[in-house]
Amino acid sequence: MSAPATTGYQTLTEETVVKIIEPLRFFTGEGELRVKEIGDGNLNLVFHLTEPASGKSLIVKQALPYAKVVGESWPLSLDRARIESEALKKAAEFVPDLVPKVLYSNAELAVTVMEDLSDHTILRKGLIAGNQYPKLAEHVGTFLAQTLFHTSDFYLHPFAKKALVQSFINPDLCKITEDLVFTDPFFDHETNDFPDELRPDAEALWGDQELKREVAQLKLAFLTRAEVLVHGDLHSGSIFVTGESTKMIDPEFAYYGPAGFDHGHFFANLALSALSHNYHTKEPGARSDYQEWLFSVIRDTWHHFAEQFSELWKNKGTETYTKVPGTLNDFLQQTWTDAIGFAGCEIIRRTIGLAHVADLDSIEDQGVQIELKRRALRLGSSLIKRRNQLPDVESFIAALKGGI
Ligand code: SR1
Ligand code: MG
Repeated sequence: MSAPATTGYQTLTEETVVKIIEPLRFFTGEGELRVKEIGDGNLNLVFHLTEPASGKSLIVKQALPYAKVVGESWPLSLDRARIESEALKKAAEFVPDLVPKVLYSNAELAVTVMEDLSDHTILRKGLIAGNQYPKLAEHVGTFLAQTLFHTSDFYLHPFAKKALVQSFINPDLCKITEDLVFTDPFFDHETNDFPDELRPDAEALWGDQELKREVAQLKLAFLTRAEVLVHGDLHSGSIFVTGESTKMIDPEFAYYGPAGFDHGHFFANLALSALSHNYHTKEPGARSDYQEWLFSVIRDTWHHFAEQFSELWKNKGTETYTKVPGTLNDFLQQTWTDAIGFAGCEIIRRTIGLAHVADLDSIEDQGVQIELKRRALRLGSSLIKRRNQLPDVESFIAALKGGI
C-alpha cells in the first residue's frame, strides 16, 4: 500500500515551514529565525521556530500521510491534524490554561501552529527522573471533568452533541487503537514486539479465554459508546508539566468514546512508572515514597474529577435524567470500572505491543527489565479480569501495590 494522494499538501522542511507562518506576522523579522525539526513521536513532524532577537518562539506541527514510526506502508488520514486543532480549541473553551494555545491551523496542509511549551517537560521524562508535580492530579482531574462533561449529552443539546460526534469521527486513528491496544497484544500478531524471554508470558495471555472475553467487552465499549469527546491518547508522553503548570497535548486520537478511556490511559502510565521505579530508584525508602506519590496522583486525580464532574452535573446538567437520584453515581461507577479495564489493556500493550514506554525500555539490566515486564503483564491481565471487584480508588491502588 502507498500513501494516499493529497491535494495542496506538501511535506514541510526546515526551509519551507517559514513560509507557512509568515502571514501570521508572529515574529518581528529582526535577526535570524532558527528552525529545527524536533518531532520524536510516532506520527508527525514538529518544527520549533525561535527568534533570539525578540525571544519569541512557536511550534508548527504537521501530520504526515503515513505513520512515521512504520513508514509509507502504513497510510494515515491527514484529517487527524484538523481533529487535533479542533480538540485543542474545544478544550480551551473550558480549560484554556490546560492546553497549548492554537495560533493557526491549515487542514489542507495538515498543520497546527501552537504556543511553544519548551519551558515544560514531557511528564514521562519527569517521572523517569523521579520528579514530583504537585498540581498534576488537580489539573488532570479538572481537564477530564470539564472536557468530558461539557461534550456529553448530560450538558449539550442532542443536536449539538451529534454534530460534535460527526466532526470528531476519526476512523484511522481509532483503528490504530482498536488494533494496537485492544486486539494485537492479545493474539500472536506480527505487530507485537517483545523479547524471547517473554514469549511464555505472552502465550499465556493469548491462551487465556477469560481474559479475551473481557477485552472483547472493553473493545466493544471503545467501538460503540459515543459518550464524550475523549483525548484518546492521554499517556504520560501527551502531558507537558512544570511545577505549576500542566498542558494536555497531542489530541489527534480524539473521538467520541467511553468516559473512562482517558482515565485508564493516564492511570496505566502512572502504574507503569511505579513499576519501573523498582529499578530507577534503588534506595528502598525513596522508592516507596515515590511510588506512594504516584498512587496519590491516581487517587487525587479521580477525586478531583469526580467532585468537579458531580458539581457540573448538579449545576449545569440539562438532560432530564440528570435530576433522577442515583444516575450520577451509576455513571461515575461505570466510568470507574471501565477506566480500570482500559488501564489493564494499556499496560499490556505498552509491554508487548508495537509502541512501548521508555519507563520500562530504558532499564539497562535486561534481567530486571524482563521481570518487571512480566509483572506488568500479570497486573494488566488481573486488572481487566477483576475490574468489577475493584469498586473504588483505594481497592485499585491496593491492587497496583500488590502487582508491582
Ligand atoms: C503507530 S502509533 C503508535 C502509538 O503512538 C501513539 O502515541 C498512540 O499511543 C499509538 O497507539
Ligand atoms: Mg501522540
